[in-house]
Amino acid sequence: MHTSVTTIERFILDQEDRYPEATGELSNLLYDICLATKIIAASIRRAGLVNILGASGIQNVQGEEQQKLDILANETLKNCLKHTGRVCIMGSEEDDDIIPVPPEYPVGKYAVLFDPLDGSSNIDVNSAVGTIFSIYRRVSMHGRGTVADVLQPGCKQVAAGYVMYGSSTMLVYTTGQGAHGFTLDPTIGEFLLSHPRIITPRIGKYYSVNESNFPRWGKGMQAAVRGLKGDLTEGLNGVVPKNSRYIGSLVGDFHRNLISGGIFLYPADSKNQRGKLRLLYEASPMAFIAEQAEGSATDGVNRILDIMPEMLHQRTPLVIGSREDVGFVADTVRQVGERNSGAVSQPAL
Ligand code: AHM
Ligand code: MG
Repeated sequence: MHTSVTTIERFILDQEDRYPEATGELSNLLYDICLATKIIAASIRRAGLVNILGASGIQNVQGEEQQKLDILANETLKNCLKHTGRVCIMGSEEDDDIIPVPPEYPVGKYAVLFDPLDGSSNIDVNSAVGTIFSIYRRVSMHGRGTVADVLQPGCKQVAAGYVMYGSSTMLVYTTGQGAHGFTLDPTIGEFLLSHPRIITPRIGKYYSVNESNFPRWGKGMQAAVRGLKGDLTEGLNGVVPKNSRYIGSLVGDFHRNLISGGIFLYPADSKNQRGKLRLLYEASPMAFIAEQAEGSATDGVNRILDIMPEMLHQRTPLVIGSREDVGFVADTVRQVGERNSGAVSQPAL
């Protein structure tokens, strides 16, 4: 048993010390989220035993069936945050509207967005699922917080992270000073620093995409994915040909590629013209982490962190991971788009 370890608490405090003006509110908010995810992790571990697996029959705002653990994760996060006086407003992938802080509790200066249990269709088959979170400083001056506090571009995030409930539970987060990974030691209930300052390889080994959608992608995206496999019949500049890996759980797919190098794509297609994934709960926080790890993230062409959200549940195409690979996709989409129809200003369909 190691006796010298860095807990997430100590790490967050060390980072806070670099900002003399910091009040500690953000640090405390990050612990609140850690606590929520430890509770969620414990529930996921017990899920098979206490027979709470399976669909609850309720549909969420996206028209998808919620799993019981989705509800539990959502409630856990809200309950761990609403009374702290650190949050002015919340938004969750599982709630139709913004979530106000109840009137009996004080409000603080942060707006928090979360996807409580991403990839929840994987629960019943015991595959990786995750929680994704994103924190903004409020823009409204006072009161309970408004929709404007959550409709901010990703470049304004002050922190973002995810927790992967896999073979072990891992938390990766950034406050804009690099991306750092922690592994939950279940024997002591603490996240311990295991992956300081993650740097993702410039060129990846893997491409991760649901290729069953291939026939519905635009020509540019089809050419790009063929290129990632090493097929350059379009006459493109090459990338190192890649192996394929796809779980269908953004957190799991993203995490593997972050560590090993790779590119994850969820393009727009003729059925989902704006893509499937949500800008505020999924794309923006992952993009912040990717950039902090020296990777990048686009909607196929444009930088994710520059997109100004118009709606809470806005969707976006997402291409994220190793910088050169993401660049290759953008170049290919542009070239093929220009060849076919002139300039490309739209995200890559
Ligand atoms: P969810 O938020 O409803 O769980 O959906 C998001 C998930 C992502 O984790 C994953 O990348 C994607 O949906 C997989 O979609 P598909 O099954 O179409 O490949
Ligand atoms: Mg999700």
